Amino acid sequence: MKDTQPNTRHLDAIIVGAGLSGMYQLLSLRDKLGMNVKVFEAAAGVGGTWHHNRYPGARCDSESHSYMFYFSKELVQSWEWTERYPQQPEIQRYMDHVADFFNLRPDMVFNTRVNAADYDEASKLWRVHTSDGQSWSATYLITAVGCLSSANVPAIEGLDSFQGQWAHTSAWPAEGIDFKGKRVGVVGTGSTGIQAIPVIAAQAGHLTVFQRTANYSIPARNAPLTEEFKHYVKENAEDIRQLMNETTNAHCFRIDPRSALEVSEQERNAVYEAAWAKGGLQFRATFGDLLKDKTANDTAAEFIKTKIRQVVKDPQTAALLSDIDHPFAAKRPPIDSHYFETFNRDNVSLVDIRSHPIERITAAGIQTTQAQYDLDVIVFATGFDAMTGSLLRMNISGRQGLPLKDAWAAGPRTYLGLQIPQFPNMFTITGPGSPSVLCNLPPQIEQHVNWITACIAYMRDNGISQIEADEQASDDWVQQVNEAANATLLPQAHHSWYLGANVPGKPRVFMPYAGGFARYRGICDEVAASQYRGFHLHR
Ligand code: NA7
Repeated sequence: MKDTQPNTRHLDAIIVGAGLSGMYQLLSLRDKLGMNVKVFEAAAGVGGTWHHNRYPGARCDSESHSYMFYFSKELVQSWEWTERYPQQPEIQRYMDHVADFFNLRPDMVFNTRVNAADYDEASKLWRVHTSDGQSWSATYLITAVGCLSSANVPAIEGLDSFQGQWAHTSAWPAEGIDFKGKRVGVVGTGSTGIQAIPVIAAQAGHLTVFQRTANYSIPARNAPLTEEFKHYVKENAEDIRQLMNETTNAHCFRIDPRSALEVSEQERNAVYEAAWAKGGLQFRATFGDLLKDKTANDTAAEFIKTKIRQVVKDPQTAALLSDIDHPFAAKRPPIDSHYFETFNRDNVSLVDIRSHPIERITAAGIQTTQAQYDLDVIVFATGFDAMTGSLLRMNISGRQGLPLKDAWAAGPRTYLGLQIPQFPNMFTITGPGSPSVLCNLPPQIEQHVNWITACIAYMRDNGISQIEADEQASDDWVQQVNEAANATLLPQAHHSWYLGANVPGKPRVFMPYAGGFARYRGICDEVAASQYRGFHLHR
């Protein structure tokens, strides 16, 4: 239906966010379906979360040849990564390359935030209000806001009074931060802190790391890619794509089906040693039951803790770093370049804020319940209001003005992670309820965008104007998401951001679908083949 309201411009679809998902969704709707589409992006350019995560050491944990699109042979042939794990500037170049390769920028509006989106039941249109004061209407609203885009800056008393400089890693100043000779504090030892700490330590006068929860980390073993490997990727693109589509985590490696407990201790340790030497996330693929059986997991956990104690020379620091309270990989397992080794430097010290929490930030630095630490710079590597934060901040309202934050008061409720009941014609790419952060994201983005595009094409071809997730189908899906998580050790990391536990007041619900990417693809395909079972379709 066309809009008749004055001063409102009509589009077929509005996409929010110009990261990988927003770009591929724009390309698909515009070039495959010939739709009139715009992407709104708050940042000045494409890239999504990578546009802002410019902290020192920012790097992808997925191997470069898995962190790219495979839907276009021409695109694959036009690009070469230089390292096993690309750094942020190279990822940004790839994003810019994708935008230019498909001439996407003319349909993107940068420096423009979506302030509100309301569903108008009478016209069956989404009304979208942007930060430049414009109003738009659109048949479809597609959120492509990423899973990790909303910074979690802890509300620590006194931050305003700090006389030095501070930054959150995901909103890094464009001009960078000069750490040379300075007293620097890093709060947070998740994937981000673990990447940034070695790089900051090499520049700072002194670095103090404030650790609340000790973390596992596997060496990344980053290295430049050989010409031979670059050639392999181009020649075997289809096989690589297929492998990622068939695996649980959408990475380029298979999980060994054996149990860690069915082999001898000697053989198990040899497997772990080889994986440690090889480096990367595939350490968790060494045995099939590492995330299912606590006794199996303990063997991997103990192996890593022993490594930490071997690497870190000071016994007290080694004890703090290896005193890990959750199963291996129950929180997102970081990979690193010389993280534990960094604690052997003379200019690095570790502070245990589990035993002695941060009390306040003062003009001079950080005060814990035990001591005051004078600092020139504080870096918050404290993560994200993951998965739901960016969606909830957008002020989306569905039928009868139902705010999304009310619909999700008890946690995210979706059907297949693709739609929310009461929010017709709105799709969420890699939203909660989909495998999302448990997987390597580009293959999943391709799958979601292809599914949404095929759904919209089906609607167009069959004269359907509205699609909406059924309430019961959504409740059943939430139950399946819970069951999938409960079949693993993932919920045992009580303070993980998968559960929303890192943000005070956020409902504790396991958000991503843990049943695996391959199984999830199958479910989505089957729903589409059944003419969208679990959705209401209206002409
Ligand atoms: P994470 O994994 O959420 O890590 C955040 C870290 O910050 C973690 O060590 C937290 O400790 C710590 N944290 C968070 N809030 C506080 C407060 N208030 N005080 C002290 N310490 C705090 O975020 P990352 O950015 O490292 O990684 C996110 C994802 O980005 C990653 O998984 C990759 O997929 C890419 P806690 O464990 O909560 O005790």
